[in-house]
Amino acid sequence: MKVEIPNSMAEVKLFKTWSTPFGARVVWALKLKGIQYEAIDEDLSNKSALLLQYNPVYKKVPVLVHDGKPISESLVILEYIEETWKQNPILPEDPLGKAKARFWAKFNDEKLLPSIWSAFTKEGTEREEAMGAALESLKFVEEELKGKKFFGGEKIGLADLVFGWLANLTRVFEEVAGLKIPDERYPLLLAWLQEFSEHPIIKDYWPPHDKLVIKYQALYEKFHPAK
Ligand SMILES: N[C@@H](CCC(=O)N[C@@H](CS)C(=O)NCC(=O)O)C(=O)O
Repeated sequence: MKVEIPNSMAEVKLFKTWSTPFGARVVWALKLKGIQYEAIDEDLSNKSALLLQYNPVYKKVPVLVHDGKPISESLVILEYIEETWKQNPILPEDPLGKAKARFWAKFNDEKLLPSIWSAFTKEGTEREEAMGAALESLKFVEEELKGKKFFGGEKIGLADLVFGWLANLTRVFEEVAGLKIPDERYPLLLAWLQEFSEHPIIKDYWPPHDKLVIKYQALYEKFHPAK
């Protein structure tokens, strides 16, 4: 059944949850560009009819709705935002710079994030192997950050927004699951984490640490039930 979309809906709406790292990157991009939007926080255990209508393929958040038209998948949304609102660009002008930012965004979503998530959800050897793979991946990140404040250079760009979840969640994963990224082996990553999380726009939207710990503790217990 098609849900009627009221005319009074604001021009830009963002379906997300309070904790989703994929949603946070979109919020940060909108804020960096000064775009007013209405946030709709979904309950993923009881998804709204609108969310299912807007993202019937994946049924996931985030979904950006611009003038009633939905756009899904956070990396696609970031590109849409960049092309629609040109101010404060999050991608450089040159094709190589653009390609690099997209490469790192893809690397994060397809390689780094799945390894860390796997380490969080698995046990024993599988956990060790996944964390080993994550730490290997982070060596490439460390290398990429050489001589730079942000992935994008002097200012926050698309790749920084995509890696932003690291700044948000590494301490949570350490606290909940004992997954430690050894600071001494990744000094540039550590400096980036601090620089990124202290940026006023980023600080302005930052899921509370204590609330994240409670959420991920519950998830951890679900993946690792007491035997
Ligand atoms: N590739 C997607 C991932 C989005 C995603 O995994 N969202 C999660 C919340 S963090 C979700 O909506 N999960 C609901 C579900 O899987 O049913 C993106 O980049 O937007």
